Amino acid sequence: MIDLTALQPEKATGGNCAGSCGNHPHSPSAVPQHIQEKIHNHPCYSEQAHHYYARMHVAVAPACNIQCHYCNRKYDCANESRPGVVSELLKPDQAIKKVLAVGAAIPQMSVVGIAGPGDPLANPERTFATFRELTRLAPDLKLCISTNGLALPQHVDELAKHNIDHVTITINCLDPEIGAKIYPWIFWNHRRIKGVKAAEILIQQQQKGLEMLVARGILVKINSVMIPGINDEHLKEVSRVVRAKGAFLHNIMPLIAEAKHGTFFGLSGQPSPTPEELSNLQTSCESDDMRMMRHCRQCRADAVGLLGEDRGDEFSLEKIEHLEIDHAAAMQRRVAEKARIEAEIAAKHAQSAQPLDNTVQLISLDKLRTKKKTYRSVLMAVASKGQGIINLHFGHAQEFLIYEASQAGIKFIRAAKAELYCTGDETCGEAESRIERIIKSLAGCEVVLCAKIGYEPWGKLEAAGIQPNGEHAMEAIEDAVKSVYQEMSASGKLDEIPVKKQTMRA
Ligand code: CLF
Ligand code: SF4
Repeated sequence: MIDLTALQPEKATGGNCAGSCGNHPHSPSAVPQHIQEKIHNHPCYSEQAHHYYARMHVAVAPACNIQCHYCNRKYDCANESRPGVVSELLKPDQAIKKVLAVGAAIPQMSVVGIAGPGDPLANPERTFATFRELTRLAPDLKLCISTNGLALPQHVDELAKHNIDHVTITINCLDPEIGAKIYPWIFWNHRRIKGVKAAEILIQQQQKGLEMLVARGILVKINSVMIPGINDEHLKEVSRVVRAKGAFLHNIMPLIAEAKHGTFFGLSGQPSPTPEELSNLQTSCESDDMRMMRHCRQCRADAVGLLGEDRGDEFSLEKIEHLEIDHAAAMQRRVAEKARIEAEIAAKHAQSAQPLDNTVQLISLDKLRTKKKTYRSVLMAVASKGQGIINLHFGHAQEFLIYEASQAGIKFIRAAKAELYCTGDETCGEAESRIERIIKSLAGCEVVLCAKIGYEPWGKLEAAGIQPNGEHAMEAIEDAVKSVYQEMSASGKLDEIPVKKQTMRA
């Protein structure tokens, strides 16, 4: 979070910067150095890293040992991007070939994960065969798995042997009665077990696995699916308990439930949470010692690239089959690219830590000191294709990063998926309806920052109360958001709330 205490009356200091994972050394909840070393280039464990580093999933794990009411592992579905879905199931040797091909083409790749389409630990031979060979051929890549936890305790020692630093466990509940509404069955000791008993076993295994991983110093992230009316309130308790047991990060994701996916929840009309409901729950679970992941893209089990982009099609088996790859040279390029990224991030931090001395800042400070007022927060949408900068044309954005600017700082809130505005199809009012849908996905935002924007969408956004802004193209996102917020407060655009009133409310 960028500290905007420079805007606080009587507390003017320089700004600093930390992501929502709180991983900046100046953050009050700064991550210890030994953990920082494990997360600084993991795009899921560090919000900052997700602007720079890519991950890929290899879909080597087809089987699952439980059934979730939100899952239907459908293959070859090119039009959707959600967990459990893959285009190509891989054998371990094919997966290794793919990792080496992607690692040679995308030098900012830092993590290889196994996240399905089933459960990696329900397919231990395939999972560990893949990890073994990758450890040998590409030791610079971090290995990562995401599991439902049922088979976790029996595999913790093997995971630790492979030097795996990161494990995600999906934990949706601690109460078997709630679990029975989410999991119709599990497969346990060669038998199918149903109902509350099944949920009880699953929960016990998840908790035991979590404790064992923490005891071995492996970082654990907990994923939870927020299912309104079933586990939404209960997730606060889940968050408290997993935090107490040493989980590092909690990723509460919205339920995806559409009838066309053929899942139980989709077909039964179970509602998904709204972005606001999700954000409120995340905020109520967040604390100094429990970090919330807000930048998850709920990616496919064969996703490739930066979070939010999917380059899987470029690396199909057919396309990589005859590639000759020099592993050692590719690894050298990745190592050099990581050093370049780290230098870039360090330079940005150094810049952000400079005291602000521009005119807008001075006017703003002066005004605040005189009137002793505070200003409301503002949501801003940003178009970016990575590197933490505003480098994307409005019309080319398929998602917007939503930031909240307030006097307390700049906070990443979520990534909002959006329809592509520039598709080349300008017939039958298509562009007209597309911009309306984009505006809907930016609900609550007052500003959209992008590298460029056309005249038509500019007018529509402005009419909808969202101010387009192309003045900060190629600037660091957090600096630009901060600067726009300062301009808005200095120009009197933000409601001013007397300090006295605020204190009374608190
Ligand atoms: Fe993959 Fe998961 Fe490892 Fe990341 S994803 S196994 S921790 S490398 Fe990341 Fe994708 Fe969200 Fe998962 S954005 S769905 S949290
Ligand atoms: Fe699907 Fe994962 Fe649940 Fe298995 S654990 S049913 S793969 S969502």
